[in-house]
Amino acid sequence: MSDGRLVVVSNRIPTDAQPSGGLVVALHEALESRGGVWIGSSGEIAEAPGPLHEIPHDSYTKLAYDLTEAEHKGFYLGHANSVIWPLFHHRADLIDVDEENRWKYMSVNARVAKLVAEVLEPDDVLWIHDYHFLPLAFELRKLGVRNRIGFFLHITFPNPSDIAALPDRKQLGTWISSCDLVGLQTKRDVSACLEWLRSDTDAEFTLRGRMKLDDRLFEVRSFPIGIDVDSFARAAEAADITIADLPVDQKLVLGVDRLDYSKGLPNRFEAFGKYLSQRQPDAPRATMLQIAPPSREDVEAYRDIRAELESMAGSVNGEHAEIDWTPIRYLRRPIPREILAGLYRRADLCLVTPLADGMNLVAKEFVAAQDGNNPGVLILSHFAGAAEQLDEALMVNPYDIAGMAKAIDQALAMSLHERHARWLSMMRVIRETDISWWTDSYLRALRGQPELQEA
Ligand code: ADQ
Repeated sequence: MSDGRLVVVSNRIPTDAQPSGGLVVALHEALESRGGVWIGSSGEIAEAPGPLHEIPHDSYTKLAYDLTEAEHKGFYLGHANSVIWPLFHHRADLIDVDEENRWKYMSVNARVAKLVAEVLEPDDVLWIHDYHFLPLAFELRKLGVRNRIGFFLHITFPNPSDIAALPDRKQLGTWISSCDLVGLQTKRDVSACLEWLRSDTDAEFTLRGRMKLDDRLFEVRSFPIGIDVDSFARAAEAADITIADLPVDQKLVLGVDRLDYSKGLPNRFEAFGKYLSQRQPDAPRATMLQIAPPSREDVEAYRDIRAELESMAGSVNGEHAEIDWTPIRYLRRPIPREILAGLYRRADLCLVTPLADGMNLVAKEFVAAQDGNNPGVLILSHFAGAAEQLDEALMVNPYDIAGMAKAIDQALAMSLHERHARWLSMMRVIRETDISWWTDSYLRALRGQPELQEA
């Protein structure tokens, strides 16, 4: 077992003392309790590639690098978000392959590897995060780094047919096998990864479930990411729920997402419109509040969704609105966490209906925020990683619009007894696999990997 420092690498390092947002909060807490080093991009653009600079912080060390304009364009907007993200979300139709961007992706990984190697001490354990850094462990091994290296992929692992469209397909196996532990969100992701390794690379199974490729041993396991359940529940209880500003007899249907084509928002709007067309005249009015701040607006595939949603909301409202009722309200602003927690608690129903999603923390936050005496209902897509754990949600296929409309109707009419039983079961799961469980079990598994590789 190695007792060295924990060194974390992720795409962005939070510059504020108390960060918010799923992954960032998780890593912040892991480092707060253990100490260590966090390396990531500052979000600033520099004239030329430079060294790491320290961002003052009390309980652990934050080291940031600045990307140049060309690196930001080629590495982040280009290869990571215009090739890897769409492919890993089964959208080969949206990829924009560009040799120069791909080269920048590799060169930023090589540059960050050098910066990380300078910081590493022999006993340190390195934990790399997400699709921006698929080749980072490989670049570090090229530099002679022998430390324990873990990688966690926050998004879905693609199917072999998606990987076939990846320009880096031949290298992917070598990148993965440069790590000691590859963490994925779900068992489904692990099966997809193992199936691909078996069918498309020379990887072999060895004893104790480990794989061997290019003379390196590594393990692929699922670690479903969790949330800080108690802090979310407390925030929801303390929140001022008058913020929703709806008549008390009106049902609140909530959607909270980054504006992204993987989140299935047009399908959701269409299903809500269908529900409204079919609802009984005496059913209570339901307002859908969709909060979806734009993200990655400089990537072409993201530009059209915003206009598409606005037009869909306009047409549903045009058909169903009354003087004192707007059925779809669409907010593009990010909402502070305390307000979000209160909205979750006020909502009768939360729609989490992605077409593909590594986990989806909104599903877990919604469950944590409920009032146990009168909990709301979660409608969850089969395609969210969270569906593997939250099987007491009302499960839907987001491509089946009629099925989703029916589920909305069922949810809004569900008895308190059934809502309560479903909520209790989901609450038990998110408590058992909360954020501390995630970091502890991942790091225990990483530190427990055998010290020496065979080669
Ligand atoms: P994301 O795709 O960003 O994350 P998600 O898991 O839903 O998706 O996390 C979003 C976080 O941002 C949540 O904590 C949520 O509360 C917050 N958020 C979303 N919309 C917001 C809004 N309008 N205002 C304020 N906050 C908002 C990636 C993967 C996921 C995986 C996570 C973590 O794509 O599948 O669950 O990483 O591993």
